[in-house]
Amino acid sequence: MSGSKVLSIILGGGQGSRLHPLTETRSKPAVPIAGKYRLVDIPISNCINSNIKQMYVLTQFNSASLNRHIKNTYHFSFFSEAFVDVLAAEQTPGNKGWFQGTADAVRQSMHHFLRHDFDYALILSGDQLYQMDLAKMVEAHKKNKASISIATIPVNAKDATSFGILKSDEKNRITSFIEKPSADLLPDWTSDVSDSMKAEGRNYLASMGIYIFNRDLLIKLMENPDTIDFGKEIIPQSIDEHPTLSYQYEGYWTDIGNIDSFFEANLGLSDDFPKFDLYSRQKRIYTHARMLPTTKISGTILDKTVIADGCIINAGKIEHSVIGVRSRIDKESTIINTYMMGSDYYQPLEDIINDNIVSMGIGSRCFIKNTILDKNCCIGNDVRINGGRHLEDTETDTYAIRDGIVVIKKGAVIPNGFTI
Ligand code: ADQ
Ligand code: ADP
Repeated sequence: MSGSKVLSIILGGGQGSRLHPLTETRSKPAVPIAGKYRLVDIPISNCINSNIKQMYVLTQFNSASLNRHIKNTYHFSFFSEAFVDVLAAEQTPGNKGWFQGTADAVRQSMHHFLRHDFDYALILSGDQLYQMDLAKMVEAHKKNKASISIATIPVNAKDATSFGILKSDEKNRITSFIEKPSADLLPDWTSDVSDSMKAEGRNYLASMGIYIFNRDLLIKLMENPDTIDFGKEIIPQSIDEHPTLSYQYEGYWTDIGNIDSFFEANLGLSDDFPKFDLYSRQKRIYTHARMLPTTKISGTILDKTVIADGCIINAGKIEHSVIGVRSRIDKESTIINTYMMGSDYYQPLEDIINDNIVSMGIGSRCFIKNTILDKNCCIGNDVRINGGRHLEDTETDTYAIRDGIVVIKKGAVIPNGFTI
C-alpha cells in the first residue's frame, strides 16, 4: 500500500431500528459486543491492523457513550496523522438533517473528507464481524487500475436475497449487479466459485458492503443528489462506466445488523474454536483499556462461557454464554445461552447487601435463558426469563422480545420473582 493515502469512512448506522432496543439510548456503533468491546471497534481495528489510520465514523446521532468510547480508546501519537472522528448527521441550511441512506451520509460529510489529502476512500459497514487485511484490497485495487472495488464473498441461496449479488468476468471486473434479488431471480445469478465454496452451496457472489473509490470518482458521483444508497443506486449505475473490481474474500464474515444475528455472533464466541478469533496476535481487536480487577468466581459450573474482566460470579451454573465487564451474578442462579453486557460501574457494597434495593447484576436463584441483558440491568432474586421461539415479539418499558430472544433494556429493574 506504500505511497497511497487511504481515508476510511465507517458507516455507523441509519435511522433503521434493526438493533432496537439496544440502540434506544445510544448510537449503533456504541453497542457493546463480546463482553468488553463496542461494534465500532471491529472496523476501526481492521483499519489499524491494515495500517489505515485516518477514519471517520458516520452516525445518525452523537451519543455520549460513542464519543466517550472513541475518546478513551483511540489515542494516537501527537506526531502522527492518525485520527478517529465521529461525524453525526447535522442540520445545515443546505440539507434536511438525517442521512437518507449510505451514499447520502457520505455526500453530506464530503466537506469534512475533502480537507484531507487522500487517494482512495475506503467505505466500511459498522455492523459486521470479520478480520480482514484491508491493505491487500487496496493493493488489488491499485494493481488492477480499478476505479471502484467491492469486497465480495460467496453466499448460499438463503442468504443471497439479503445482499447485493454480482457477477464478474475472468479478470474479476464486475459485469452485473443486483441489490437484494428476489428468490425467483436467483438462478440467473450463480457464479463460478472455488470447490470448497461450492461444496458448502455458496454459489452466489455477494457484496460485503465494503467499497474503495478513487477520490476524483467519489467526488463526481456524490454530485448527483438523487443517489441515496451505494447498493441501490451508486454501484448498479457505475459498473458499466467505471472499472469495478470484485475483491473476493473467503474468511469469516457476518452481518450483525439485527438482534438475531447479533445474539448468534456474540454467543458464537463461546464455541471451542470461535470463527471470530479474538486471540489472534496479528488481527487484534482494540477497545477501551479499563484497568479492571480480575474476575472472581465461586461455586459455579462453567461450560462454554466467556467472562470479561472485573466480574463477581457466585452463580450455580453458566452455560454457552458471554458475560461482560463488571457483571455480578449471585448464588444458585442458572444462566444459559445468554449475552450479559455487564455494567458501567460498581455499586457500593451497602446497596448490594440492602434487601430493599434490586442491585445491578443478577440476583440469587434466577433462571435466565436465550436473553440479552443490556448494560447496568438490575435483576432481582428468583427471576425466571425463559426466552425462545414460543414467545411472541412484544415490548414493554423494561424489555423487548425479538425472534424469541428476550432483550432486557439498559438499566432496567426487574423485580424479585418476575417471570417472562
Ligand atoms: P445493507 O446492509 O442492507 O446492504 P444498509 O442498510 O444500507 O445496507 O447498510 C450498510 C451499512 O451502512 C450498515 O453498517 C448500516 O448501519 C450503515 N448505514 C445505513 N444507513 C446509514 C445512514 N443513513 N447513515 C450512516 N450509516 C448508515 C449493504 C449493501 C449490499 C451488501 C450488504 C452487505 O447495500 O449490497 O450486500 O450491505 O452487508
Ligand atoms: P466502558 O467503556 O467501561 O463501558 P463507558 O465510557 O461507557 O465505559 O462508561 C463507563 C463509565 O461510566 C464508568 O467508568 C463510570 O465512570 C461512568 N459511570 C456511568 N454511570 C455511572 C454512575 N451512575 N456512577 C458512577 N459512574 C458512572
